[in-house]
Amino acid sequence: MLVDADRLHIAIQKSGRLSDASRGLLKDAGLRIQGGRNELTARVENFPADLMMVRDDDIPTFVGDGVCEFGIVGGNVLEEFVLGRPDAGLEVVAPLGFGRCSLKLAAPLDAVYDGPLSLAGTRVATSYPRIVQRFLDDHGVTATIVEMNGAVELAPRLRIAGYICDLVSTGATLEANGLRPVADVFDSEAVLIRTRQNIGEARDELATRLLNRISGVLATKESKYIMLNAPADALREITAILPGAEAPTVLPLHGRPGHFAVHAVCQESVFWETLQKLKSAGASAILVLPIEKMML
Ligand code: PRT
Ligand code: ZN
Repeated sequence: MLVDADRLHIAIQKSGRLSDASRGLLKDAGLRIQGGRNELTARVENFPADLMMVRDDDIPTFVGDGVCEFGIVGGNVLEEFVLGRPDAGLEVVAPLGFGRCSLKLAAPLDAVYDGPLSLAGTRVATSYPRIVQRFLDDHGVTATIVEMNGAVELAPRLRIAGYICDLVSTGATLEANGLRPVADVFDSEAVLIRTRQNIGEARDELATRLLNRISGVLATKESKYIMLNAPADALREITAILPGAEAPTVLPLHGRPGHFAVHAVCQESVFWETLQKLKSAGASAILVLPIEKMML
C-alpha cells in the first residue's frame, strides 16, 4: 500500500471479536469505509484515512513503529506487548467500552487453591506469559510458565500444566472443560492506541480531528440530555443530584413565576433511582433524551 503523508492509517482487527465494534466506532465517528471485509486495507471515502485490517497481535507493533498512527486492540494484547517492549513508541488514548474480558487463573474443579502461593512449583499454561510472570513476581511465587497459542483450557486434561491463565468472558469455556476461575490476573477491554513517532504536522492535524470525533462518540455513549421543571427553592438540591452534569441551563417558565426549566447534559448513566430522587426533590415533567452527536 502507498503510505501517503497526508493520510492517517488506522489498524483494526481483520476478523475476530473486535472487528465489528472497531468498524462500528469509526462509522459512528462519521467515517465511510469502502471495500469489503476480505481486503487487507480499506479506504475511507470522506476522511483522509486508510484502514489496515490485520491480526490483533500485530496492531501494537504497527502503531509502535509508526506504520499506523492509530490502532484498536484488546488491552490484554497491548499489555503483553508492552511488557516485552516497554519503550514501544505508542500510548493509550482511551478505553473503548467493548471487548471486555478478564484474564483469569483457573484450576481443575478438584484442585485445591488457597491463593497465589498454591502456584509455587506448578506449571501454568497461558498465551500471556509476560502478564502471568508479572503476577507470579508480584506474589513472590516461582512457577513454570508453559506458553501455548490456543486451546489453553485443554492443558490440565493433557497434563501439560496444573493451572491455566486464559481470557474469560462468560465462563462457559472454563466450565465446559471442568475448570473454575480462582484469581483475576488482568481486566481488559478494547483500547484506542496512537503512535508516539513523529507523524508530521499535516497528519497531526488529521489526528486531532479524528480524536475529537472519537471522543465525541465515546462521550455520547453514556451521556443523556435531561430536561425537567422545578420550583426555585428546589434548584440547588436538584442540580446536585444530576449525575455528571456541569453548569445546567436554568430558564424561567413562562406564566409560572418561581418555576424554572432545567436542562443538563449528564455524562453518566441516568438510572430510574436518579429520576425518583429528582422527583422527590421537587422536579416534575422529567425527560431523559439520548444524545446523537457531541463535540467537547
Ligand atoms: O486472528 P486474530 O489473531 O486477530 O484474533 P484472535 O483469535 O487472537 O483474537 P479474538 O478475535 O479471539 O479476540 C480478540 C480480543 O477480544 C482479545 O484479545 C480480547 O481482548 C477480546 N475478548 C473478549 C476475548 C474474549 N472476550 C474471549 N472470551 N478474546 C478471547 N476470548 C476467548 C477465550 O480465549 C476463551 O477461549 O473466548 C473463550 C472464553 O469465552 P467464555 O465466554 O466461554 O468465557
Ligand atoms: Zn490474535
